[in-house]
Amino acid sequence: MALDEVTITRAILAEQLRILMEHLELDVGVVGGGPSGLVCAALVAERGKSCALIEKKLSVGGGMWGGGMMFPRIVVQEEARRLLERFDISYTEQAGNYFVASSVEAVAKLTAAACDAGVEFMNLTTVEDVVIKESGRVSGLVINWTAVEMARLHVDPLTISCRFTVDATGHDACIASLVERKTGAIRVKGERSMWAERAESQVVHHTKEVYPGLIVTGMAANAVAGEHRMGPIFGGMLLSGEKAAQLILERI
Ligand code: 48H
Repeated sequence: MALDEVTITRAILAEQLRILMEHLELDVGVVGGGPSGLVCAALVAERGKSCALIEKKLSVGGGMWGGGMMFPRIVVQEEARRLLERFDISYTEQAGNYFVASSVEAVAKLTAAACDAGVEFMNLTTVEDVVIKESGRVSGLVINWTAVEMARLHVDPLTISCRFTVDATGHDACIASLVERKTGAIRVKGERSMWAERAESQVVHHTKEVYPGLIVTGMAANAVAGEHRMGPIFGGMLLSGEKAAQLILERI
């Protein structure tokens, strides 16, 4: 069969535009494709909610790829072991009830689960603003190509609507920070020093709706709350993503 370049181009454009048009009005927009965002997106989509995950980088996985200091291993504690099993991530047991998994396998399996559940991935796309109207609720995400931001071009963005937005942007809590800046209604206290035990227990507690329509998860939850960081233990990220999904599923 002869391969025609224009036909290849037409196939990509036709399919991608169809998909984008189908995802302009979402139940859930997850911003950030680290572990907490991937878990949240997979679990809401598994329950039939329309969900897109918007990731500014080329690949999802966030800070999980690098494991601990670039050793591609993550640690998960007993409380979250069931989520390793839930997503079919293999692990070994180490002294003290610590479970160790490959960071690469963990990213791959969480991503595969999200794909299988029907999550639409919008990579290379940055959320640069949110929509808040008289309802006083985050009701949409303002998106642009990451390349536009990197090149500092003045190009106006496009917008998608979401019933719920999940800030899974990690240490910077980008979406909560935007809402802080634009409304003054919330405060992002900023992340504190390393204290694994406290940070891990608190990250689930701080996974909540911080502004109508906006749920924070993962490191973003601790950054908003002024809580500690935990280093390369990832159980809290998985549990936080699960809690974010549960909070949304209770509401829609
Ligand atoms: C689109 C964006 C935007 C934007 C950022 O950092 P992450 O891996 O997030 P979490 O919270 O799921 O996991 C945190 C974990 O990886 C970690 O860093 C830990 C446990 N650290 C402990 C410690 O002590 O340091 O992923 C966030 C993702 C990234 O992929 C960003 O590129 C993306 O969000 N992102 N995507 N629009 N405005 N901002």
